[in-house]
Amino acid sequence: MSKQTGKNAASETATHGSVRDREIVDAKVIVTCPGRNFVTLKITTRSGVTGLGDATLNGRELAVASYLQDHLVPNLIGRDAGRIEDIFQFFYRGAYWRRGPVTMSAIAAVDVALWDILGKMAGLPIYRLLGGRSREGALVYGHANGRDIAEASDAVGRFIEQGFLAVRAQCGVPGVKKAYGVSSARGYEPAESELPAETVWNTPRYLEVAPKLFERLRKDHGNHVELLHDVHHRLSPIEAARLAKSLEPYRLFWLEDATPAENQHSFELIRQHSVTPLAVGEVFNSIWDCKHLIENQLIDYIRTTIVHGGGISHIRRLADFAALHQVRTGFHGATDLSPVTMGAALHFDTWAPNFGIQEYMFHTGETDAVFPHDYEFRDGRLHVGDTPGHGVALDEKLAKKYPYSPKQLPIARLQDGSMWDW
Ligand code: GCO
Ligand code: MG
Repeated sequence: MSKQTGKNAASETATHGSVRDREIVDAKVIVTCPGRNFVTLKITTRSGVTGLGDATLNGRELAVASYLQDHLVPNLIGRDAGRIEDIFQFFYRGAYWRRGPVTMSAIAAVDVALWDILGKMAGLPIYRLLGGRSREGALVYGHANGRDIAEASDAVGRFIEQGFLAVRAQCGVPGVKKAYGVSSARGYEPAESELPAETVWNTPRYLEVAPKLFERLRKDHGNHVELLHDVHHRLSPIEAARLAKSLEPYRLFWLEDATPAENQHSFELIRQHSVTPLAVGEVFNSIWDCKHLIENQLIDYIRTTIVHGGGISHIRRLADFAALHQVRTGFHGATDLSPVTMGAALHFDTWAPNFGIQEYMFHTGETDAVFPHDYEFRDGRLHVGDTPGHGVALDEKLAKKYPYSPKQLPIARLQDGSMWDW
C-alpha cells in the first residue's frame, strides 16, 4: 500500500480534504531567536493547507531541529496528514528508540502541526475537535519574584492589580547570589549564556526563607489569591516533606518540583507528611514518567505539556489517565515554550475536564510579532479564539531576522563544589 492511500480513500469528501488534498508535500524546520530561541515545524499539504508545531527544547534546540530535519521530515513527505494517530505511532513505536525529551519534542511538533491542519480543513478550532468547551477560560498563574521578601510581595501585588487570580512567588535567598526564579533587570529568562552559568545553592537558607515569604504574602494579600511556588528540584525527599509541612498554614495552590522525580516513589515521603498540594512533570515526556505518581495519587497536578510530551495525541492519553485518579493538569508555560505550544495548550485546557491551571509567562513583543496569535488574557484567565486549528501563525519573513543564538540553562553546585539540581 502506498503511504497515503487507504481502501476508502475515494469516498472521503472534499469538504474534509480528500486523501490527495491531505498529502504532505513539504515539512520545514524553522529556527528563530526573537528574544530567545524557538524551533518550529511547518507542514504543508498538497491543497496548500499549512500546520505549525513547536519543537523547542530549551538549551538543546538544535538536537531537536536535527531529529526533525534528518529523521522525521523524510518520512513525512507523501504521507496522509489526516492520519494523526498512525503518524504518532509510526514515529513512537516505529523508531524502536522510545521516549526521551528530544524524540518526544520532535514528535510533538509533527502531531500539533497535524492537529492544526485537521482544524483548518474542518474549519474548527482544536478545542471543538477534542470534544468542545468545558469552561469559558483557562485559569492562569503569573510569575512574581523579588530579590527579597518585600520585593516579591510588591510583585505579587502588581499581578493582582492586573487581574491575576493566581500567582507563583519566588524570592532571593540570603547568602545565595542567584536564586532560581529571581529576575535580572531584563526579566526572567534562565538560559542566558552560551555556556551554562554556574550558581551556588544553600538548602538550609532556602528552607528558612520560603515559609517566611508565604507568611508575608498571606498577610499582605489575604487568603483568596491562589499562591504557587516552584522548588525546581532542589530538595531531597525528606527536606521537601519538611518544606511542604511548613507551608501548610499558607494554603498553597501547589508546591512544584519539590524533589527530582526520576524515582517516583520519592513522593510517597512528602505525601506521608503534608497536605500541601503537589505538582510535578515539566521535565517529563511521557505517561510512563508519572504512572506511579498518578495511580498512587502522590501528586495533585501534572505539569507535562504538549511540546515535550509527544503532542496532543499523547498528552490527551496522559490527561485521561490522570482524571481517573483525580489528578488535574497544570501545564508548563514558561517563555521557552513558544506561542504555538501556548495556543495548542489553551485549546486543550479549554476542553480537558480535569484542567487545573495553566502557567503563563509573558513572551516579549518580538516573540509575539513573530508568532501572531488569537488567545488573550481577561480577568485572570486566558481565552482561546475561534480561528480554525490552534490559532497561532508564524511570520517567516520576520523570523529570518532573528538567527539562532546558542544559549544554555545554568547549573547549580553546593558550597563544596559538588553538582546539584538546577
Ligand atoms: C517553570 C520552570 C521554568 C523552567 C524552564 C526551563 O516552572 O516555569 O521551572 O522556569 O526552568 O522552562 O527551560
Ligand atoms: Mg518549574
